[in-house]
Amino acid sequence: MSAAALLCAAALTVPGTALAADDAEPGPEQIANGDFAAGVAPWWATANLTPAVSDGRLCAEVPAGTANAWDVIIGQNDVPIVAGESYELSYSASSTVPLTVQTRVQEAAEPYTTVLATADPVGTEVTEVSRTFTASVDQPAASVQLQIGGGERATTFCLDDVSLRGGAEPPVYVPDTGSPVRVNQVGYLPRGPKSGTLVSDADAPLTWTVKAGDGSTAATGETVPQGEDPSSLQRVHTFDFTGLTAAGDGYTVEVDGEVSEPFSIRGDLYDGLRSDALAYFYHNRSGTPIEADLVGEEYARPAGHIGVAPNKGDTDVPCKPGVCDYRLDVSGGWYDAGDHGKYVVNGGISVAQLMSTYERALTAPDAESAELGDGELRVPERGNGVPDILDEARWELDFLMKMQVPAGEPLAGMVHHKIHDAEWTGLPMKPHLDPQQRELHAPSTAATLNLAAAAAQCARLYAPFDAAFADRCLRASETAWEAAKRHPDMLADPNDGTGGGTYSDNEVSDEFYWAAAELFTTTGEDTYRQAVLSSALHGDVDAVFSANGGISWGSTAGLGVLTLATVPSALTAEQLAQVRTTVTKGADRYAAQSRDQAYGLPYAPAGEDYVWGSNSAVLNNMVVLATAHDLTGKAAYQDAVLRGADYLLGRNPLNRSYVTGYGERDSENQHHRFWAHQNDPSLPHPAPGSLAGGPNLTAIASGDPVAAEKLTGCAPAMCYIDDIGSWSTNEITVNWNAPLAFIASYLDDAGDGGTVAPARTCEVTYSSHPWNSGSTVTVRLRNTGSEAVSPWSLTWLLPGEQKLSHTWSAEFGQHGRTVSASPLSWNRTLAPGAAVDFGFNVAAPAPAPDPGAFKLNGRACSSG
Ligand code: 9MR
Repeated sequence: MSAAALLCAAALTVPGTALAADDAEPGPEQIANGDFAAGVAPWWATANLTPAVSDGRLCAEVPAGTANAWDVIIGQNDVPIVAGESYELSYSASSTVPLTVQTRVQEAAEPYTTVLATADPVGTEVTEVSRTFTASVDQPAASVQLQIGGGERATTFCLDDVSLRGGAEPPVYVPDTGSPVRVNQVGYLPRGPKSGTLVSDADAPLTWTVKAGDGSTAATGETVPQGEDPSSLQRVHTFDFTGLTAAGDGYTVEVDGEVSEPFSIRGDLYDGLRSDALAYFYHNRSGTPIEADLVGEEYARPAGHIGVAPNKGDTDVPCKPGVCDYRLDVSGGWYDAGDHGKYVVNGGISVAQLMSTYERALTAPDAESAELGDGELRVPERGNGVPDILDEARWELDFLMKMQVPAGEPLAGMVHHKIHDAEWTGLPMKPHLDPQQRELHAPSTAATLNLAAAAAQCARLYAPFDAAFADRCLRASETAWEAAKRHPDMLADPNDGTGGGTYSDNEVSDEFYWAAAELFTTTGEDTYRQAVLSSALHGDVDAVFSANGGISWGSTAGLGVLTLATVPSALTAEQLAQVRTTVTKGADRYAAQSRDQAYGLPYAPAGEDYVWGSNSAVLNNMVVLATAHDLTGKAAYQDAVLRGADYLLGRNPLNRSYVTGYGERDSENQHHRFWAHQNDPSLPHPAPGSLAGGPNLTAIASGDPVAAEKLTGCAPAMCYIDDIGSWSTNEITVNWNAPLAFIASYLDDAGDGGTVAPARTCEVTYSSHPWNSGSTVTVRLRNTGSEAVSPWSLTWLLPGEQKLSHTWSAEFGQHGRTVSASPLSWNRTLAPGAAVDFGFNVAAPAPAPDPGAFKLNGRACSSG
């Protein structure tokens, strides 16, 4: 049957009449966001258009010289059309050069069968178009299109009030949640906890069976009924098969005839996730081409925002009118998220968490540094002698420092809050095709302190690799701190949200705390110690690690606490103990939340108020738990981290893995302008290892058009949809992937997930003998293992700025605060039970404190 034969009863009605042909009441509205009040989505356009909302209308520059009407389209998909029903399609439009719109309601893919196809002239004045038709076929996901190509001259086309009324009430969206048996779809560590959740109305326990890949029964037991889960409003049971430790793939859990998704039991489950979660950052670099040999053809793209048309570029960016009269080169850095904005408060916490992922390998007893070393990640700098994760972090750090107001300007040392497009752009859009003017927004205290904190951490971590860069970071940090002290209440404007997010934050005491903690850890200076100790946040576990969720871009004190608790610094032993207690108290709270909830996640906000990016709240609570486990070795903390991973990877009310490429039912349509496969099949899905924001209770109120259409009435932990248009539940951002990278790295280090701390095979005694202006330090390293170590190398971090002088009985290396001692020819072999003694002098306020953590050939020693 030809398309023309299917075209039914299209008739031009008198403009302004709103009723359908048979004069019946107008039916229900089938178009979402037809007045563009919620921005551009879910409207899409061909790649040669950049629609943006201007004065409440959708406008776009239509290029000249296209061949066909369908070469330029503005459209909306997934509109349900029911055979036999009558509809009225109406809209208002104008065009600076008059044109004829080919108005279509049709299938979205071949054979493009149409149920409405009309030619509608639109002039320079606003023209009202109204068409009625009766559908002859069902089209459950029709495409409403305005085809406006084929013109010889370029024109500005604007559209408003698109409405398609008629047909049946839109069906109520019911998410496909698959099997009621919910497990971690990636798997479980052999010696870790293994639990799952069953959705069932049964009052009594049910029998569960774990089937191995070959179909044999591997374990069996009884579920525990838990009543109604308040986050999902589902009636659920839990089940536990921790006793099953045999490694294998293709396991399933069966209950009551229902079968879970398959999963593995293995110690190397998280190896790939560590590098994929980190690769996210290279993919989202601005200002550099993303190379096919690193990411594959599908993900390669030209450099964005380097000043090549149609980009206006980030190399010479003006301020918004009235904000400043200079221009800055703010190229580089990472794109924030689905949009191409770059925001200092969000970039800052993300780069800090990447640096902490690396720093953990220096301080945590069981962390491996090898996989965070050089040559491990898919970044262009691999092989340069610097750990790749630091290469990646430097891409952002360089950008953050460019955002600092230059010397000589009135606000010198302050940091611009953000840089982004003047107007929101549409989807899809590759970064190098963004034609919008980029603008710097006013400096803020929060951004300034964010830079102070991240750059202070940079100073201590890059010192072994690039002393000049480390110095530059320290200067930028100190300058920012001073500027923030002079301007302590420059708050970002909560209404400054056109073309980019606001990231406004009216409480900056936490940013002051975080910056002071990082500066103190790096420099040991008293000013910063006082700023930490005198802060009302110091030791206030309820404020820092709140029951509602701890660390976020607007709540940064926890980052400072974690640094003080783990990185050797000039804190006294008593102060260190106090700060570690803050961490373990916070972790106790999150571990209890994990134990108490039927889905096992360490996140239980009051009123089930799942926030925007709730998955990152889960992850940041997991970071607190992981740190508490590093500090204490207590199994309960690691178990709660693992249950958090189970939640994110499938054991949840939607039976979904929120990480692309992991698990059978993974999110793959996150809101992103380039990874926009759902809008344009020639573009890729998000790269593996991309985390979706997750359930968001305020999604509908946020103006998210897909949430408004599909998620009305959702239970809190189910207010999520894997649709590219749902920007409030399904976006991806740097600050959500950063804690994912930290946790993936922790999980990979956890090996089999055993809760018994690995046996230490070395013991270090560190004795300081003070004199007037310094100390003599003697170190005794004893081999407490059963095998000889040859050659040996002992490494540690100095707890403050100290310079080693006059060393003896070992070869010493000092890079910033990282010290290594290795043997001389005569003490190269350390026999079982034997000890070596060596030492050095330091000129620093005496006594030289014990660093507390030492690694022999990369593995932790106990301190004697
Ligand atoms: O992650 C941010 C979330 O905490 C806020 O509630 C929300 C509204 O202000 O904005 C989120 O951040 C978005 C930013 O504004 C623009 N880039 C995408 C970010 C993630 O959705």
